[in-house]
Amino acid sequence: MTNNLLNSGASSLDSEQVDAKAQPSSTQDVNPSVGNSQTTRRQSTSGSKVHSKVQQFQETLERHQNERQLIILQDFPDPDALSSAWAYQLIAQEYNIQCDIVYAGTLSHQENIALVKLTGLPAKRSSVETTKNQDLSVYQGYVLIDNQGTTTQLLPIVTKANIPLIAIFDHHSSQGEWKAEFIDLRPQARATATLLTHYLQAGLLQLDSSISEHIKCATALMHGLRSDTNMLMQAQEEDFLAAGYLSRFYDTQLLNAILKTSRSRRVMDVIERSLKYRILQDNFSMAGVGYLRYEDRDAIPQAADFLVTEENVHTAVVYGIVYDEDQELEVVIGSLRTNKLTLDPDEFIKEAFGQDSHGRFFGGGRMMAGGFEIPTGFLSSFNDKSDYAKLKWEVFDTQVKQKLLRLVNPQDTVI
Ligand SMILES: [Mn+2]
Repeated sequence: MTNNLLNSGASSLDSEQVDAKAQPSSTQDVNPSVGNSQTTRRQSTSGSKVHSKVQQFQETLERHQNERQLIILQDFPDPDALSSAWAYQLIAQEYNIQCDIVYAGTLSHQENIALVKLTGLPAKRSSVETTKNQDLSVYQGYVLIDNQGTTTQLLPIVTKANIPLIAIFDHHSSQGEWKAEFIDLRPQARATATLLTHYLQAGLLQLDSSISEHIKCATALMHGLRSDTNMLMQAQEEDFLAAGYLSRFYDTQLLNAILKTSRSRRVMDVIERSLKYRILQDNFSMAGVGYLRYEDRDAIPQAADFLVTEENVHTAVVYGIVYDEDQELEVVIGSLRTNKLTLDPDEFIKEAFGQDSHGRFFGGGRMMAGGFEIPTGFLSSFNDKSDYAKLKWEVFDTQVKQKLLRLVNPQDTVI
């Protein structure tokens, strides 16, 4: 495997070494694909915008040389977040900044576990409890990557410890006013991996095909980029440009190994349950799968991915009750997948489930996918009595179906 790692990257590099060596001082180095004069002009405009970002980022790193930073990911980090954090860590290393990559939840998807294991990706779980009891004064700053602090339980802890926010890199639209030294929010990009790849390409870290860690990081970024863009089908120009650059370094066999990870038996069980209990209505497929272990929560989106492939189904919603023993928190978790272009998952979920008493929505979405989390509140806490558990599930199952069906088929009087 090691040999292949080195070879596959090296073979594609030769003719492009000039670009790869470019310094961030030129506007072209972020966009190596300069063609006729028309495209050159257009690209140099966007290039100079990115160029100033490159310089700003570089200056931020210079200001913090020899420090230690905490990179905080969402509680359930995806390949985009994990790979982007790794790229940041490697770039920061060039400035003698030592970074620890953490997330408070779990890596629940087999593909994520495979990514971390096969590439040796240096991210660690740090639960709320662990982080609280840790000496955070060793960190001079923290960085948010692929999130803006709203999807991590660690934010209040670092804020309370008075650790300054150094940088944010995200492709989701702005979720508030941020006081960070450096902010790179690009909602037009489809993946944070695209953002970090641009800084690599601009020369902040020279990827080298003879360094196995670089090949693995490029492979992870390629995986992150692909998985956030539905295998590049929703990729925008800058995502393709980033993928083009990564194609010089990434290891196709390693990526294949990550993607081929098989589903666990428990995930298969959840998919089976979703098939068995699904109801179909106006091309919607919806399935309640009952209780799930916390570490299996990612089976829900996988089941939704599966249900939406059925003939004549354009949208699938799968949900279940998940109990987190660490947090003593019980929530109804659901995922929506759709192929229907006119259905906006964000709107659909917000309208279906509404807001909690603090005005926060129970969920939302992006293109073709969405999710929701509804705390079971007073009804929560684990109960050994199976009658009670059964009753509780029936209540939530009925309520979720009722809310969904009201939107799917407004004429129907449900129940
Ligand atoms: Mn992302």
